[in-house]
Amino acid sequence: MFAHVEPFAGDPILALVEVFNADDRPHKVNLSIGIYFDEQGHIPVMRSVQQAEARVVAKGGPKPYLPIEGAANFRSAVQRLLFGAGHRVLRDRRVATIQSVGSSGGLKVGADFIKRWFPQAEVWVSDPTWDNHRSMFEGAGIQVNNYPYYDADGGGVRFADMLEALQRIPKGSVVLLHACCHNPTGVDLSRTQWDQLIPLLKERALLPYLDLAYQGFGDGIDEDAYAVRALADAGASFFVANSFSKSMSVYGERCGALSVVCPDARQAEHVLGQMKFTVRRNYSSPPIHGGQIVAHVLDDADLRPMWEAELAAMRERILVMRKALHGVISAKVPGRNFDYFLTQRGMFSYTGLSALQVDRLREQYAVYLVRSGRICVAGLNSGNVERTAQAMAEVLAA
Ligand code: KET
Repeated sequence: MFAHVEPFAGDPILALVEVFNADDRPHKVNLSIGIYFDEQGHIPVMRSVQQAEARVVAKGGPKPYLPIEGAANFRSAVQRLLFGAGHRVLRDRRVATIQSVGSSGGLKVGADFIKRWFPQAEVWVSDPTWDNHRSMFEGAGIQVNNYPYYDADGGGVRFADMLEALQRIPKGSVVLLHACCHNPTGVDLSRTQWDQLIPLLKERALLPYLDLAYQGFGDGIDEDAYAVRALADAGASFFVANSFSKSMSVYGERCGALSVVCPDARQAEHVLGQMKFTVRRNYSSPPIHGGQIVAHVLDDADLRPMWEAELAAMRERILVMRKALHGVISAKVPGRNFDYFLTQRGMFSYTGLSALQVDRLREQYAVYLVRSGRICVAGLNSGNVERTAQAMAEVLAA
């Protein structure tokens, strides 16, 4: 029956985690997946999240199906987090938000919606981008193309080339943009660049689709929502998928959302209805537990500031690790500029290491990173940063 079914080649990120787990070298270092590890190398259980969960469990009660679109308290808390409480788009009821199964679930529901209602539209993603973006949109039957983004020579953004490319793509195309902490490069658009990009998107009737998976890991919770709010302020219609996996360290609870900002309340109602239709046909409704924890953290007067402080400490620890890595590797490989480790933002840095060098790091030094040369800086700690930098230096020098 299944003789024709081909083997799965494995996911470039998740397959690596399996290999890492099977590695019995005690000094192994996991810089592959985008997960925040603490100074002890553990996935933190945030105090704010733990307390919220304890309260949710203590409250008890039945576990009914949630509505197709998710829990009302979760959805409105997400909207306030993204746009800021009282933003005009919220007062005007122009935002359609669903609670999704991770932000991945939201991204895919949005892709299915686009295929149904903009059947001719193609998607343009940054070169490079998170591998799964391409898979998800192609999985929805949409043609995926690249726009220039990362400048491998200068380590910044090829902004003029990016604008030029977006000038030429068909009107009505979907443009996928990382709202902050670009994955995999760690190179973000500046505010000035967003302010130049947004009028172009509007003028050319392009449909922006923001991915906000690392809110709070760049410059701050509100700061990292700059692109979301600037697009909303400009009166644009757009998608934004956001995640709590990283910002609340609740990866396996699969908490995220998809919001669509629409021109008016009536369109928002219709868009919400069609997103519900998509969800119902796929997984019917989202899970209840994680979303209630997230909503509680966001809404509670004590837990909210506790969460913000915990997230700030995570963000700052990553910066400390960036400095440590930069310091050690600059000393070990003189004459080469590693300032990009300092300027890149969020969990990731693009090292410029080739796939062969990445293989050597894994095989000889038990240092794991994605073959594109991306490292998850949040996998470093004061116990492994020196050795990791030494290994990278040796591989670079070979
Ligand atoms: N968007 C981006 C940009 C992203 O990096 C991830 C996860 C997601 C969405 C999905 O997150 P969710 O948990 O579905 O809300 N990225 C890391 C893990 C993975 O590949 O799934 C990573 O890049 O390592």
